[in-house]
Amino acid sequence: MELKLEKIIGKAARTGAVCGAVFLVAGMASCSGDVPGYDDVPPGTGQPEEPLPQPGEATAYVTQVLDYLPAAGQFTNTMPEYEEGDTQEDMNRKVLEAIGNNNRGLVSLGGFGGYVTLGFDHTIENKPGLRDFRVLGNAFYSAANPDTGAPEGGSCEPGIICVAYDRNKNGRPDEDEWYEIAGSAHEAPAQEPWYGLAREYGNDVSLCAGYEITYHRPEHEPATEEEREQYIRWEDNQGNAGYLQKNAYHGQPYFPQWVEGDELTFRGTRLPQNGVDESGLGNYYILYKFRYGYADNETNMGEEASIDIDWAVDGNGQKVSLPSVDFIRIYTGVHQSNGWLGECSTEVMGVEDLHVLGEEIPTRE
Ligand SMILES: [Ca+2]
Ligand SMILES: [Ca+2]
Ligand SMILES: [Ca+2]
Repeated sequence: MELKLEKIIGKAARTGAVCGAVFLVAGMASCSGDVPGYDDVPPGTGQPEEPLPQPGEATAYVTQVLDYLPAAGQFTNTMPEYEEGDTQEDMNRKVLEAIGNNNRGLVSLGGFGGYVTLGFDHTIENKPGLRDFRVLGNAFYSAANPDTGAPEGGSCEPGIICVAYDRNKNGRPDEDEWYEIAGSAHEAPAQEPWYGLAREYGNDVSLCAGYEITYHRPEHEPATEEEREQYIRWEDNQGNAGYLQKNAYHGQPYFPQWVEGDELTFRGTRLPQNGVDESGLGNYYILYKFRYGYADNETNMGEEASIDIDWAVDGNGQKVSLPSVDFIRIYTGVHQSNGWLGECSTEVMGVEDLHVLGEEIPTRE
């Protein structure tokens, strides 16, 4: 069994196990409306290498924040609040105060690529046939979609979940220890129930692996309407460019203020755009729910807020067999601005180990 794990992880390391943000190995970006399934590789059955903590010894909740780097966004610098002089360590601490230890505050990851990296006081076991952890966010469904026959949606702002198994036991997530959880759109974007209506609306509904976007620090805060509309410039590696606007509701700077340098680049898998103005007048946006496998995409009570570690894949989209995970990273997976509502940004309220909580939630069939 150990041999098998070695083999799978070794392969991922050679090809560049990737997981969003700063750890993606540069490669060909590929965007497609559909990608091959992963069903041809049977899920593994790796076993833990060492005894896991006994129930009662471990807490189910986040106990460490290793890194927090939101992209530009309307909640950046406010969730959590940046105060003059704050360092990266200060911001990490504020994130832990907000969402660690079951505090259930909320942090925002900003636009596409913004991320947070979380740790625990134990390793989260991958139990066969069961989901293993739950990611809490602030997703909700709209009760008043003018399109009454529409699929479930409301405020679903999916974040892509990455997991790291601390294979070399150095207490850190090394670059070759990260794997992405393949959610529903990773497997088959065209099967999202809202795919057709989002495409008709004009959204980019492709899944883009190896997506990269750079945000530029504005020279100053906007003073005129034109400056508000051309607030934060961005360009991506697909030949697109544009601006994040500054809206009337959030007056603070949108570029993370504790970061040095004039630009921020994020890399990862970009999900199909799921936001649709159902009013046709720019006043009623529905952000549709992906079927499974993402953060801030399902209500916290819903089954699909919970994740099975067996859904992890390597940089080639091949399933990997992990006995447990020690670190979890979440990054905003959609790049889309939705009118007055602003850009799609994943929010995180916490992560819970379902096994420590004693909850048994079956994996998907
Ligand atoms: Ca499992
Ligand atoms: Ca490690
Ligand atoms: Ca949200």
